[in-house]
Amino acid sequence: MTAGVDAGPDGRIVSVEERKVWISRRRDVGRARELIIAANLDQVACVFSVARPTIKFGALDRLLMAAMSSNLPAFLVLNKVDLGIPDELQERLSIYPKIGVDVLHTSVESSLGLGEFEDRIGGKATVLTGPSGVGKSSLISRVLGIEIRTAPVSDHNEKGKHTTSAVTWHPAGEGTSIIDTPGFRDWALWGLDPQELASCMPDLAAEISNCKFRDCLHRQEPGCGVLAAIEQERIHPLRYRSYLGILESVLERQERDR
Ligand SMILES: Nc1nc2c(ncn2[C@@H]2O[C@H](COP(=O)(O)OP(=O)(O)OP(=O)(O)O)[C@@H](O)[C@H]2O)c(=O)[nH]1
Ligand SMILES: [Mg+2]
Ligand SMILES: [Zn+2]
Repeated sequence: MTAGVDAGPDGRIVSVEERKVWISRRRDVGRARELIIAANLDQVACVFSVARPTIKFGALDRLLMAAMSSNLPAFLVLNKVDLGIPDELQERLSIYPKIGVDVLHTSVESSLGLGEFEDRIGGKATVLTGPSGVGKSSLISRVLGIEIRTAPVSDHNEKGKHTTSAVTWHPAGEGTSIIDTPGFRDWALWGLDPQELASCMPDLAAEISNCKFRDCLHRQEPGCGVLAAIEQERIHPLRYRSYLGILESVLERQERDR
């Protein structure tokens, strides 16, 4: 269900509103198709956890790109901070506020950061998306005081068990709603050409007007503004490495879909 679809008290869909803005990714299985996660929302909360499972920055960067390409504000919710944040994570996380992505530290376990999270979602329609097992449903359940099914992550690989199986819209009064979504294994981008990728990363986007070639992919092209910015330390090498990984996967898919 998407925000804007009102299922009546007996569960029937009584109206379907126009889809104005949405966030989508590529379907995991079958032929190349768009999977719309949620529509008519105001912002995207990218939920990850410090451990069990550990945050994957490639997935976070893809998610942020999908939000940016839909013109949706996004922020990071780093959950399970009660488990402790290792130094190397801390360092990498410090990149995000510098590129305009707020980082909220939360713990459903210790209640840390939940007030701040509530402030962020007040009066808005917010979709929570992230890998399985990071605590999306737990957060919603706690903040709204409702029962939602959650389940422990698996002990042997520390991955979630894909507990939530459908998108659910939880209205919470005064224009606030939270959309819970099934956790993903991988966030594959949909509808972005290789040449468009850098424009969906704010730190790279700020530099691409300096590229000599309009179709620059920012790899080894002469006169590349992105490469110059890395040299001048305006772009973090880890963000650039992430970009290269994403570019590679999009190019590969394009090749396979042909
Ligand atoms: N230590 C710790 N565990 C948490 C926290 N938040 C959630 N959990 C646990 O993490 C497990 C997974 O939580 P869920 O809320 O089911 O995760 P989800 O993101 O909704 O997962 P899917 O529905 O599979 O996408 C549960 O056992 C929760 O109790 C937290 O802040 N700290
Ligand atoms: Mg869930
Ligand atoms: Zn370039």
